[in-house]
Order: sequence, then C-alpha cells, then structure tokens
Amino acid sequence: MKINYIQADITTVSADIIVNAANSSLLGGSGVDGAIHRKGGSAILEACQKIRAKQGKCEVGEAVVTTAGNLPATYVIHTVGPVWNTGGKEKENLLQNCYQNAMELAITYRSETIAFPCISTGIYRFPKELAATIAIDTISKYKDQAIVKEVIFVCFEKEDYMCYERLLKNET
Ligand code: AR6
Repeated sequence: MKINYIQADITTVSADIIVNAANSSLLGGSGVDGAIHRKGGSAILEACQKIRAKQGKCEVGEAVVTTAGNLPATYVIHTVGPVWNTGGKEKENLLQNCYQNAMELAITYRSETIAFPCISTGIYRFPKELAATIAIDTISKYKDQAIVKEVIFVCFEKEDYMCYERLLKNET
C-alpha cells in the first residue's frame, strides 16, 4: 500500500473513496463537508438522510458510506472528527478511530484507493501536526493488507501539505 500526499480540492480527486470530515448530524456544513455536498449534489444528502432515519446521528469517530453523487469518486465515507477544545488523549483516540473506521470500510467495499482530507484541523481546530501524525500512524498499520493499494492525504492548505511532506519524506 502506497501512502501519497497532494495539495488539492478533494472534490476533484477520482479515488474509489473520498472521505468527508462531517458532523454528527450528517446533514452537511461548511469546509470540506460543504464542498462535497455542493459539488456531489442532492444524492449524497438523500443517502445521509436515509442513514439518519435508520441509525440516528453518527457518533464522533464513527464512519458511514454513501454514494459520491456527481463527484468523480465512487463512494464518500463520512466520518465525524473530534472538536479539539482543550484537547487530550481522548480526542487523539477519537481522531484515530476516524481513520481506522474509514479504512475498515474501504476494505469492506474492496476499494483500491482512498483519499482523506485533514480531518478535524479546520473548524474543529485540532493541531495540524498532531493530526497528521495520528493520520499517518493509523494508516501505516494497514500497509500489509492487500485490498487498499493507495491512500492519498489531500491537503487543501499549503501548511498541511508541508506538514505531510515533513512527516512522510523519510517513509515513502
Ligand atoms: N478539499 C480538501 N480539503 C478541504 C476542502 C476541500 N474542498 N475544504 C476544506 N478543506 P473542515 P473539521 C480542509 O473545517 O475541522 C464542517 O462544517 C481544511 O483546510 O472542513 O473536521 C462539518 O460539517 C482543513 O484542513 O473540517 C463539521 O461541522 C480540513 O479540510 C465541521 O466543519 C478540515 O477542515 C468539521 O470540522
């Protein structure tokens, strides 16, 4: 499994799965969530509403799958990152759960490529370097499985891209 990082808008990425940094309502918001719903169209919101009707809210750290609507990806995995606030180990574990649950779903859906945004590092204010370290450490645990062939960290901001570059340059 390759681990790559790019600076891009995740709605333009044609991976089998793109991951959304959603909130527990699953009904959309701003940031990457807003962009995915806006460009993906109403099919994504309709699928989220069905999930809501069936299971209620999506808890922090959990993940669900929908169609990607009009986006070039096949599926969107919506996961809910933790709000940093005062931080702490519990928040770190919840962010780890986001990456882990998304990867487990990618394997279940037999997806070869999955693209992640920098979950929780925008509106939810998780420190960028710590979030990237958790993301890389969690994803690295999957390097010996045979289904997912490529994980792409999609950095919207230059600062995030440089962070991944720093952390990954000795690994890839
Ligand atoms: N493509 C890739 N990354 C993006 C894009 C994009 N089009 N747009 C923003 N980012 P955020 P959070 C980056 O705030 O912190 C929403 O309202 C952004 O630069 O989108 O997990 C939800 O509904 C940052 O690095 O998500 C929730 O209420 C990263 O995506 C809440 O925000 C995450 O920033 C979730 O907050």
